[in-house]
Amino acid sequence: MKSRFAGTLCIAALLVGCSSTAPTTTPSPVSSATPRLVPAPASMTMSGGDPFTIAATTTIVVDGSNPQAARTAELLAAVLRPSTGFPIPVTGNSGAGSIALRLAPDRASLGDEGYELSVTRDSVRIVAYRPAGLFRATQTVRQLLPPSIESDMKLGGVPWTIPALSISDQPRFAWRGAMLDVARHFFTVDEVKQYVDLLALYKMNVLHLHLSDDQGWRIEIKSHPELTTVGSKTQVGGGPGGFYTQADYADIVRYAQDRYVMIVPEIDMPGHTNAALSAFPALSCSTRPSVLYTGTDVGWSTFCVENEGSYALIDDIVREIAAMTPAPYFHMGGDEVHVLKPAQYQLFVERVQDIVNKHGKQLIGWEEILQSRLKSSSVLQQWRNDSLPGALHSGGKVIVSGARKTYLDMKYTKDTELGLTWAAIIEVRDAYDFNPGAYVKHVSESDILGVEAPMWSETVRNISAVQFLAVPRLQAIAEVGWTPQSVRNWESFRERIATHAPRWNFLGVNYNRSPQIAW
Ligand code: TNX
Repeated sequence: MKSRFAGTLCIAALLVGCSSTAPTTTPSPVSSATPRLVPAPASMTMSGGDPFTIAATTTIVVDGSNPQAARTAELLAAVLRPSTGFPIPVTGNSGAGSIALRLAPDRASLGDEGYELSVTRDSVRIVAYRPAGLFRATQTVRQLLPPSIESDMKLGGVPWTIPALSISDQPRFAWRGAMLDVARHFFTVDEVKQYVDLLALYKMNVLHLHLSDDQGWRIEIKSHPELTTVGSKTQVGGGPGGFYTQADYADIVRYAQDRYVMIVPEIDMPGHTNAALSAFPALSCSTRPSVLYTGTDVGWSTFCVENEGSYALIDDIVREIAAMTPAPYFHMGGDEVHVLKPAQYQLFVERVQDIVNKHGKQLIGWEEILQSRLKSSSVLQQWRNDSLPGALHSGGKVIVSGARKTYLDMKYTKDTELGLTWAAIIEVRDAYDFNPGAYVKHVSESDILGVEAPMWSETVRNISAVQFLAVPRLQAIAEVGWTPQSVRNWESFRERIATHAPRWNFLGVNYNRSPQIAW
């Protein structure tokens, strides 16, 4: 989405030194310096020739017989048109001065998301094995252009150049995720879409939505409307809460799909269920009354695990959510249950695993689910322990989201106004400087599906606060997940990411001016 804050335009123009609308200022020449890409590509060679310049005659060339490739071309055009004011047609006919997107079925070595990009004075050429690779490449193209390319107003006097270079790139990990807790505080469909845009710009590919917790139930379930008519009505601090209709959810899924971001739904259970239980008090085995809750304690609510009614309700919920979720996963939460005996908890997780599988999805759960007998298709999301049993669950995969490194709801410093400190204080460098392949004892690189940066929202009351806590740590995690460990370098990152601030201004994205970054 484009900036909704016209007022930031001139600030951004000043920051980047572009002349905006004042023709008297000579645009600064494009330096031949290395482009400031985040995440850093696996390999990049500057060729030193003249750059490619987007002009009134520039076209985007794509084989229209592949609708996904054509959609990616249209999305790139939609970024380039408003700021340049050029028509930038998407066409099937190649010609000079074009940006060409081409699928190469014989280039399997590029993988699902890899791509090659070569830029000369005459053309920009992108080759990928899969449409997702074409899309990732277009985000590289965006970042190679001046930040003002993100403007939703036509800007004169900006040299719309892309340096001459060649890039060959593909991700280190298949799963590069972020989680948004829409339960403790609710965020609108448009706010979630803006977060998806931010993930896509940094080549992240999963948005895990934490759709239920003690304070709120956020997704319409048609067979049990009480979940939202009762359970969605508040949030932490007592605000009005809210929920996504199934049409809203489908809208988010489609929007994310266009950007090759997979929406992974989480319904947290057996604990963190007070909102659901306020709608169905007969299924509660908590000692507290099942009334709406606006505080931040954890661990006290639970479904009655011996009550068959719990599983009937869960079956309906999983069935409806699975049917509207193209991703192969369903996340059952499973964290922090302080009021069940281990045997009760184990049994519950195994029952839910069966329900999730029955509805065609693989189970994901927070690391506590390791206490149960898990199938190898089930995925464990690490968060608290830096050591997990060697054998794991017969070949099952792990998502690394260590709270001391990746939790975006932790404060940057002790003085950060928002955020928590229970796990750590995480400055940008702390988030950047870890190797997921060597972080969790007994979990090796090949066990790891990828990394994820969760944003719990107890202290985060609006989307601007979400962005402040996320940016630029989210970008650090994006690079941790994408860039080969051997290519990553903190000094380089702190300089590259600094140049992205004007882009965030155009996009209306708040961020933290951490003193560790070379702004
Ligand atoms: C722990 S991480 C939780 C959440 C809280 C978060 C706050 C995890 C699986 N559970 O319920 O929101 O800490 O940082």
